[in-house]
Amino acid sequence: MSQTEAKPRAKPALKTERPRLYKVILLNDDYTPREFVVTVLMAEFRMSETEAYRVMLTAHRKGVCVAAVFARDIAESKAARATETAAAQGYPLRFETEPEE
Ligand code: TYC
Repeated sequence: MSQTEAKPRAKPALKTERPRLYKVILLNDDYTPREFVVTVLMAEFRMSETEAYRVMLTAHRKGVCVAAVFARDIAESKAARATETAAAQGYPLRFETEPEE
């Protein structure tokens, strides 16, 4: 076989897929003050006050609201940090993560 002859190319076995994204979900509760929820959203998720208020109010009315979407490790560490910040002040506020469909 000559050096220049084209070899049949095999198809790549796997397509490169984007890593899955994870939602950070804010859960409503009956005890955490609205203002505190807004403060946590602004601090941990870099939201404006207007945006944080809207997200807080959606969770308050509907029970949950997607606060942000990140790669898995970032979503998990932000959710944990925000939940710990609230717990440190004695509030039951919780953030959970869930993969996007
Ligand atoms: N429901 C709370 C109250 O009435 C406020 C609140 C809103 C708490 C959103 C959590 O994710 C939440 N004080």
